[in-house]
Amino acid sequence: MENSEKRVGIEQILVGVVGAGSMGGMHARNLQSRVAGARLAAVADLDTDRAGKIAKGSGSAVFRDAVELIRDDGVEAVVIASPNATHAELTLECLRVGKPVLCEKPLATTAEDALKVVEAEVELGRKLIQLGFMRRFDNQHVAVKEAVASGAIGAPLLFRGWHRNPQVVPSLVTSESIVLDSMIHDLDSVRWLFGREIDEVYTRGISTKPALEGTHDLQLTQMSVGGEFLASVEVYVAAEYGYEVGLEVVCESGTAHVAPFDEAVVRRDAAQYQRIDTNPFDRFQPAFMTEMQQWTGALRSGEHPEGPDAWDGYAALVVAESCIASLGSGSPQSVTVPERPTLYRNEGLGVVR
Ligand code: ISE
Repeated sequence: MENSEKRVGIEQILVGVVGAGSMGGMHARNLQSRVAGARLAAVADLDTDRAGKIAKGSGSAVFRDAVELIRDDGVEAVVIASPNATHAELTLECLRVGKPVLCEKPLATTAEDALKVVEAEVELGRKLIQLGFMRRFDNQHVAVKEAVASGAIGAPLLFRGWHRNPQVVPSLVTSESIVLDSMIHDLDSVRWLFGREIDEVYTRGISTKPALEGTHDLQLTQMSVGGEFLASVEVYVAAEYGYEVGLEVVCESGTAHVAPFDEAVVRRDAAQYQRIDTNPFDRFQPAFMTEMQQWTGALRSGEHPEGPDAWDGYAALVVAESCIASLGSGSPQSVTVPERPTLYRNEGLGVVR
């Protein structure tokens, strides 16, 4: 964090966004107009027209080459929202030049590559990486975690999660990519909520549509967590009706769950109607904003951001790979997340009890 440390108390932190697709565009728009104390300084994309459209009006620089953006003196912190296969290498580049980075999930496409990022950060000796597990910034997720942590409903026993996308482009997904792209959020939620590592997974899947033949677009993972809790998460990426993410935690004497939708309920013709989100941007826009506001706010004041870190990115990938192995073998798979290096202790996971 050399650059931002030098500029503690600064009015605005200059952020460069790598990737001008839907995620990068969303982060860039938030930085441009909604996040206080941060400015969109640059956008990089192989498609420079696309990057230019996002940068337009804010005087931000446009790059074709992400590495050039990362090395540019006018960029103090980097958001990586380019394709998954680029995440590990670009994050390593941020470490090389000592710039803080908010990297979208997954940290890498394999746990092995994610471990290399973790090892490079440990070698550097300071945390510069935050992972884009934005659900940790969603008010309802936070409220459920707090209700559980308060102890008022007894000790936690079971996590039940559901995650539905209306549809996917069949040619762009595989059973494995659904785990790495979608279920990885739910795996992180389980780790975060219980403050424990997942130690066993059993993932089953089915194909629900002719167009998705051979792809398990509906997947269910059952887990054992820290040897004492149970969890199940359902991911259904062709659910048609809308976008929905929910969780319920069953505790010894009560439960806590997110409320389904926060729109008004309209009754008409002997029925009631409520609008349902259709994509993650609608559902999680406030969480994306809080994530960006807290990350840039911490960098401005020279503090360590408290969001999910590279270890969380790595551990989630270890679990995800075990889910993929279980899908393939049809049997439960034990998961071994190695001991966390000192750099990542006392941060990241808030232990529930
Ligand atoms: C997508 O990549 C996301 O990160 C969304 O949050 C998730 O709901 C979706 O399933 C993923 O494909």
